[in-house]
Amino acid sequence: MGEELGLDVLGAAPAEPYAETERHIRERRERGLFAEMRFTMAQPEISCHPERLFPGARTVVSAAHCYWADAEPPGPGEGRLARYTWSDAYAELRAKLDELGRRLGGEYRVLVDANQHVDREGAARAGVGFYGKNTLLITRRHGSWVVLGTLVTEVEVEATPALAADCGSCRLCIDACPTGALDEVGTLDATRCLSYWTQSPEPIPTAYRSALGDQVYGCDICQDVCPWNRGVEKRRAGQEPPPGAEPTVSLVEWLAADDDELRARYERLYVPRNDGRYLKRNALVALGNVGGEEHRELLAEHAAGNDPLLREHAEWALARLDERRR
Ligand code: B12
Ligand code: SF4
Ligand code: SF4
Repeated sequence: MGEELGLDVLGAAPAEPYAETERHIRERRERGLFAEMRFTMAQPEISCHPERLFPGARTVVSAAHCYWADAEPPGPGEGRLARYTWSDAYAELRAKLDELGRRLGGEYRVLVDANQHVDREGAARAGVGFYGKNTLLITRRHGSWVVLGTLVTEVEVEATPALAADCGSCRLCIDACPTGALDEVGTLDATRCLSYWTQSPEPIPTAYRSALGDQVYGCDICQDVCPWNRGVEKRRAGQEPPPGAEPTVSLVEWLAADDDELRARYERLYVPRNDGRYLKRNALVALGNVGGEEHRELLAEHAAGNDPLLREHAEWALARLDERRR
């Protein structure tokens, strides 16, 4: 049924507590490794308990949707969006899981990137993939270039076996992460993760800004280096992203846009406090990293503006332009 619906990987596991994950969340929260995030970490007593989602919940069906497509790298003055954001992959997966739930019948809930369920643990239990050292869930055929979604249903579905694969002695992602966020194997330190900082309402720490390069939202470095991703990249080479997909953005255009309009345009992205200024903050950093002399005036305008957050990031970007010129 999964194939018919266009789901790339599908598996099932009994709806039972994720005891170990709950312990990991509480421990990591205590150690400050989640920074200011709430998401699944705010209420592990719910997000690690699919059996509590509704009375009679029996099976966790987990699905993966591969979003990898080919595209040109960013040109001059352009920023790079993380691949999972090129189009609304979550919405596509949500619709397919909803259809699956209807076909299975009975009561069900669909959760995709929701605060009430830890998607990767459901997927690991259902044999959709295994945990890589970059903490991503890696599928056999599509690597980690997948988003994950969950269907909790009262219908009993036969469990699928765990995926017997692992990273072996590889440690490419650990070495490639420019900020050392993966140094403790299997644990992401969000306070050092660039993806986190592009989604945080705090100023981006100056020590991490140049490492962002042209990445204006999210970070794909620890997936770009992963050997498990080479297969799908080869198979899909030359395959265009879906219509309307946006692999790159004009940084100048982001900076010129109205804050609310910019936020509304990127409904598919999680934007801190629903405030478009945070996207502009990211654009200033990227422009400092990849912009040229022709962008100096625009950066200077922001450095002289009224918004302290944007002012400070623009000042940094101007200094970065100077540094790159030397
Ligand atoms: C919060 C969050 C983030 C945070 C922090 C992630 C974190 N520390 O968990 C930030 C903003 C940094 C983030 C970044 C990204 N995210 Co995110 N995120 C989430 C979210 C909302 C919750 C994650 C969560 O509950 N974490 C709790 C911790 C406990 O989980 P965990 O890290 O998986 O922990 C397990 C491992 O540590 C493992 N483990 C323990 N010991 C060991 C030892 C070894 C050796 C190994 C290998 C594993 C291992 O066991 C733990 C579980 O018990 C989920 C969606 C959801 N509702 O689940 C998406 C989700 C995890 N993110 C996703 C994506 C795509 C990303 C990014 C790739 C986006 C990007 N390109 O920038 C990056 C990847 C960064 C990375 N290296 O993981 C996808 C992952 C898909 C996949 N294939 O795994 C998810 C599932 C969204 C979705 N529905 O598709 N994310
Ligand atoms: S997403 Fe980027 S910063 Fe975060 S762990 Fe991966 S490589 Fe490191
Ligand atoms: S890069 Fe290597 S260590 Fe990292 S997740 Fe991929 S296979 Fe595992």
